[in-house]
Amino acid sequence: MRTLVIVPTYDERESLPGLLDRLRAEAPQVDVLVVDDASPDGTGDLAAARAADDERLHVLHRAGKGGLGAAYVAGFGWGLERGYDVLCEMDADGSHRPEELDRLLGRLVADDAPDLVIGSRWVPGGRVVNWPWYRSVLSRGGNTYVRGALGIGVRDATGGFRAFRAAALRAVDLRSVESHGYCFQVDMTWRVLQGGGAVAEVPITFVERAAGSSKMSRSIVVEALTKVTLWGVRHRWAQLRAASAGRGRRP
Ligand SMILES: Nc1nc2c(ncn2[C@@H]2O[C@H](COP(=O)(O)OP(=O)(O)O)[C@@H](O)[C@H]2O)c(=O)[nH]1
Ligand SMILES: [Mg+2]
Repeated sequence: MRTLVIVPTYDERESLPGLLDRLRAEAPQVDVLVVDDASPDGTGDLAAARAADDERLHVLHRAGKGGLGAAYVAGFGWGLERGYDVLCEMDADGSHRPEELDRLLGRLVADDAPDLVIGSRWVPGGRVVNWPWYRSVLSRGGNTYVRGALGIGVRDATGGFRAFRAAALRAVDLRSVESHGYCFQVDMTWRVLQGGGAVAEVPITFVERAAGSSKMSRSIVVEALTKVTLWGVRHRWAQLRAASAGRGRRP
């Protein structure tokens, strides 16, 4: 299976080289696409310089900071055009460990053939290292809310260490995906499930970044809460209408 690991970057000069070294050592069979949004710290140039010596490393340069979701949508398009069978998401800051990529890929080819495998912090065996308590509370609380609002069983729908089958991505209208931060991860999970796809989770150890700074912001959290609530209400409404239409047909 031809596999592409997509790594979005914005000001990750300190973290990216180490991540690329680990990826090469742990997963030499995969191709890597760095999607850089014109990082002011020169991450895009650094990636391009490395790509010049590594035919399995590619760089997509975008004009400016457009958010994590838009960067992945561009990366997915790049990979689908080139015929990859599996497309993975991985942060540049070392939080998603290249040493665990094989676990995700192994699950993707298991007998029940899921369409999407999520590296999960919140299933048995999953862990988070070096997070302040409030980030754990936010992530656990957010995921509990997502499960309730959408009526799904996924434990870590906001997690961003993932492997998609190309067919699952092709089934999604990527041009219509407008979500940015965590909301993007929930959005993609929801679209795969709504399309009848199967989502599996495998435990991971998520390690908070050692260098650089987080791009998470209040607006990213608000976007996720607002949109998830809207999708949930819309879904329940559609279910109610379907149920009452069904009752109406009965003799
Ligand atoms: N290309 C691109 N990458 C981004 C953008 N925002 C965040 N990222 C990358 O997305 C990944 C996760 O971001 P991070 O700040 O670590 O989020 P956190 O782990 O939730 O704190 C990192 O590799 C970032 O460099 C963006 O607007 N464009
Ligand atoms: Mg991070």
